[in-house]
Amino acid sequence: MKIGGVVMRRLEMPMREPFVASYGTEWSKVLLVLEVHTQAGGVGYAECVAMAEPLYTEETSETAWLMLRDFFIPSLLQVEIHDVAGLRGLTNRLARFRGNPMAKAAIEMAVWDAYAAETQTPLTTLLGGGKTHIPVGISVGIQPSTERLVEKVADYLAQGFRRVKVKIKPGWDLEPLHALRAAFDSVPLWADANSAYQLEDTERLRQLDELGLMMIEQPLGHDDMVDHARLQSILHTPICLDESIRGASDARKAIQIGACRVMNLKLGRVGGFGEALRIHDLCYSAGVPLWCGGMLETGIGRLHNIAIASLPGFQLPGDTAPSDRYFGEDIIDPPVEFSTPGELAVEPLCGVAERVVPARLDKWTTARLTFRP
Ligand code: OSB
Ligand code: MG
Repeated sequence: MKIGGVVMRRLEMPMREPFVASYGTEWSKVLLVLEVHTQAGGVGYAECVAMAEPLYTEETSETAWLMLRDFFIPSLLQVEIHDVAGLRGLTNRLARFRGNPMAKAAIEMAVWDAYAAETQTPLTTLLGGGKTHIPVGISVGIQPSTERLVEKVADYLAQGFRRVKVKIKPGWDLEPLHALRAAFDSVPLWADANSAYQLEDTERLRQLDELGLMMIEQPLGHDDMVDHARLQSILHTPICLDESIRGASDARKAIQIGACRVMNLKLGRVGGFGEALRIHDLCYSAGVPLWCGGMLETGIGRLHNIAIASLPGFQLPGDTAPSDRYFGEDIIDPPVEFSTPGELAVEPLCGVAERVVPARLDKWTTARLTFRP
């Protein structure tokens, strides 16, 4: 496969409700969409999950635009891909550029997607995933009151979601979590702090042990592992790392020092499919369960999450919910929907282009740029 051209777009889409975490609030969705055209006529898409503001990690949609424009897209325009080894090698080609994994992931994944389309091979086959269905959890943002939280969770459970993850921060932690435990006794429950605590808060975090949480996600520094290892040696609740895992080398070190017992894998945060596969293989052989995180994606990112979550190391329900969690009208049709309540079917899609509606992409596009080899 050779690349004939790349189109990069910036989109801004309304969200059905704002999403509130310890780092701040997202009111609408800003994203980049990469479109790779192959010389033989295949089309691949991928979405860049960098957010409008550098609140979760340091990247933003604008920094990603610049990195992709000046470095990452130009460096891949001449690639020739013949097989999965070639696809996996894209990670190494991008590795000489420091950091910026979400920007790298966008072009890397669009090339994988285009290869799937050109060769008419399901993405899951290229990735080595075998599951036909995956379980779905919900990530619930910080709510104005505990009553509202309990109401929302009751509604999500009635829809079929298989587990509940609650965003927490100091002052919104023990009380709402105890209320959920009281209301929904045996529901699989966990909490995501997005780095809102410090090691000095260990006594408070220890009180979470009474709640029987499946895990606490990223309690401490976004770039820390050493303090997490210390905290994990004190907490009974498993720690799950999210922000701190930026690639396979981080995953290896986290396992080595006991910084977590579970990992959240996000394709964007780790730089794309190639690096995700490395982390998967490492965690699977080390017996560290993975689950697929979410970044409020449109259908393009959701379909890619579903493809990677079909691998055997993904052992817990992920954050990839149906499209209508955030969007009244997705840019794919049909949107991502439950196949049965609480589950998504893993479809054998040869790239996501067959589901993308170009007119809807155009509708939300605010900028575009074209590249030719
Ligand atoms: O920490 O998992 C996170 C969304 C944006 C940034 C960071 C996180 C999240 C989520 C996933 O919690 C929400 C979703 O995609 O439904
Ligand atoms: Mg998280």
